[in-house]
Amino acid sequence: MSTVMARSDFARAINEVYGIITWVTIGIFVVVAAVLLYVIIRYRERDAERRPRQIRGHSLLEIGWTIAPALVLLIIAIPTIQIIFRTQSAARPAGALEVDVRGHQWWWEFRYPSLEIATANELHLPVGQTVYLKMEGPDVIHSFWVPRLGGKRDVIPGRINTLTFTPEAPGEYLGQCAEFCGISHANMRMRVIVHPRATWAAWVADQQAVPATAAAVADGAALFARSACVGCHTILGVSAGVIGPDLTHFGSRGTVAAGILPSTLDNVAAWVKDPQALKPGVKMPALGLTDEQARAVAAYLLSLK
Ligand code: HEC
Ligand SMILES: [Cu+2]
Repeated sequence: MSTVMARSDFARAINEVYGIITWVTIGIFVVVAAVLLYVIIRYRERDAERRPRQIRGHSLLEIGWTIAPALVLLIIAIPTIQIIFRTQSAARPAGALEVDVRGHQWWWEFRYPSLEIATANELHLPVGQTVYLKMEGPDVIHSFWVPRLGGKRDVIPGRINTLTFTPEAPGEYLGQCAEFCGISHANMRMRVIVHPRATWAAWVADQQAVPATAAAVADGAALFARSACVGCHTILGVSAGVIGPDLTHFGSRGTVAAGILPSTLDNVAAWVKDPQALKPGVKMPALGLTDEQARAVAAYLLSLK
């Protein structure tokens, strides 16, 4: 979650402004500290009778210390305004990969209209390709923030905000909702996984396929299909709920519940049994499954790669 280890054009642009402000302020610090030191030593009290010459009203000095800060502000304003215009364009660049982002209390939904993929809490992107995020929040205001890839962008009900950047290095980048959005705001995390070109196509193909149900997890599959889960979750070929995250490829995700826990069998079973205990206020009810049923459903969900 570092803002100074930039891995996209957008994040580097922000760093440029940081850099300019840092060097300008270091320069000011050095000058002020040097003058201060000089005055402290040169005019220290040696003789109570001998006072330095007292000056009242010095127009040249006053004009000087009005113009100098104005110049400093100008030096900061010019690159800042340039970079605001460079990073805030709402137009979709040609050839950009479009992803629809929805911020929900308290999870992230990602849809790729051109690829017909839906996922949650893990945004997968190919390295070197410009991405165009179209963001909207169905409930309250959230803010999309992946510090190493770009600046914050508010996700607002009834309004589409956009964010454009080009990831520059493969890897996993952490993100977090950055606008207080209710009791589990701190539990609304996300990961951006930037793929090398070679693995991107394979990821897309995996996500587009409808996963088969293995015989070993048939009990869990049956339980899922006859429980209220189907009203809120989509699993392609099984259910079409849209209140919670799409679970078609849940087993391919590394975390559960918006990045708060690694998706191990124990964690997923605990989540399915009593989500409230792991995430206060969560919009998923406990459905009264037994431990054994919860483990069966968890094994089924984790098999959906
Ligand atoms: C009333 C709607 C609702 C019902 C019913 C429901 N869920 Fe959920 N589920 C949600 C919501 C909303 C979330 C997102 C919670 C969050 O992360 O804040 C969620 C999250 C999940 C997740 C984590 C997904 C991820 O990628 O992090 C799993 C797994 C899950 N539900 C499984 C189930 C199972 C299994 C059932 C049935 C036993 C079920 N859900 C019933 C609404 C529901
Ligand atoms: Cu939020």
